[in-house]
Amino acid sequence: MKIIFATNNAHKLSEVQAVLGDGFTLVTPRQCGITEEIPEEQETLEGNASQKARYIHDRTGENCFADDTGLEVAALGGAPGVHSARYATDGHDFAANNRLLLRNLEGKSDRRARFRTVISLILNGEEHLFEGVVEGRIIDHEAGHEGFGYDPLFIPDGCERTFAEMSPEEKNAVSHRGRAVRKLAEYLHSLEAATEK
Ligand code: ITT
Repeated sequence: MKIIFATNNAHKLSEVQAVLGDGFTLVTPRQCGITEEIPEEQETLEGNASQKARYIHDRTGENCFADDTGLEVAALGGAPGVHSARYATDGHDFAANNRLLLRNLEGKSDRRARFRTVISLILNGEEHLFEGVVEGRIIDHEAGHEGFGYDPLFIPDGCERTFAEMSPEEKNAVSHRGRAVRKLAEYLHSLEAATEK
């Protein structure tokens, strides 16, 4: 199955392709001739996932999906949340975001946090939402070089290493995005199975 993944984030693309496997060919907005930044101006992850997927669907008329993800830190009242990409600066500056997060958590003993991903799928013009959550904690220094974003600071519950110290397969097995994408895949497979009957 061929489907557009409305993202400009190459890390996400490879994580999602690994979970979906060879049965799915992911097409990027760029491959459809859409080179501008995809707008995400809403105040919720659901709203942004929806906005990104609809933006691409409106321009291509094709089936597509988008993922919006936020890191929700308990001691910061759920911040950076939907503002995770632009926490420290206007751009996607991962290093600056991580520095600001560590600064804002200085002296705080409650380090609980979770990643939450919402996927909006537009299939034959109809929207379907899927969510994936992983609970964990923020450590006080960066560890590891894999992954992206806040991965060097986040240890999922039940693990001893940050996402940035895990292989892509290990991260996908427990991550927010892995969970949400497996739900998406199950849904798409169930439709395929129904049409083959
Ligand atoms: P697209 O909108 O093009 O898909 P993006 O990087 O803007 O890419 P999001 O808005 O979903 O993606 O993500 C917001 C930020 O959250 C992102 O820039 C990272 O800093 C962080 N983030 C998202 N997923 C992450 C992950 O799996 N591990 C660590 N940080 C992540």
